[in-house]
Amino acid sequence: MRDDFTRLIMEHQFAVDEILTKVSILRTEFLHLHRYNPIEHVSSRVKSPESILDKVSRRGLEPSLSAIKENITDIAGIRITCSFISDTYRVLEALTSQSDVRVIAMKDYIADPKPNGYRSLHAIVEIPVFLSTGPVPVTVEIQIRTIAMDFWASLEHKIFYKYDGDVPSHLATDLKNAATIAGSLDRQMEELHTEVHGATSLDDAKGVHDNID
Ligand code: 0O2
Repeated sequence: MRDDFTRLIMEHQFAVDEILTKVSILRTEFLHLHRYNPIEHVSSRVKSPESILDKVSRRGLEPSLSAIKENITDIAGIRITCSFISDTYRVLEALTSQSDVRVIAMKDYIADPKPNGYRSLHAIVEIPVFLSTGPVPVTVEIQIRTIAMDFWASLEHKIFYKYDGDVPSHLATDLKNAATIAGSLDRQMEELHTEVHGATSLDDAKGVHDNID
């Protein structure tokens, strides 16, 4: 089991590395074409064996490798922070439309925020990792959000854990209000950006390629 776990973690780290390379290519290419960077920050993590087993036990699953592979889809996680809402959708599209990326599930918490105010795009994708024994499909959870959404989510996460999930109602209400303000800030920033930069987007990048071809 120990060896299997090491292999599992290693495969997920390789998958994270692959997605990080894809993100880095998109970022550099876009910057080169437009002198504008739609991606502010990228972070990644691979869950520890303890944290995987915690999740398995919380969900009442048996702690077997097959149950883990089937049910725990966020062992590998990438978080991409963008400046503007439109960029979050463009980056999501640019990543998930690649031919080696298979989308397993998509959640749009920007169009449809969670009741507590949480907003973000989530995609569970599967990519092939090429080992010496051949390709292995590995799932990765990609979260894409704006700086304002990320700021909100990181504070909410801290408050949630401080109160062990039982957030006092006045704080929950304040968080919800803060989420509304963050949403309105995102919209205003987007309007300003569009006014100054026009339609600079990853779509333009595609247009430039089309012209070159
Ligand atoms: P951590 O510590 O960030 O990894 P899942 O349990 O992930 O299989 P679920 O809950 O349907 O299934 O998935 P969802 O809604 O896509 O959420 C997955 C992750 O999104 C969470 O992972 C968080 O990282 C983030 N997230 C979702 N909802 C919230 C929220 O209300 N507030 C904050 N701050 N983050 C949220 P984990 O495993 O819960 O936590």
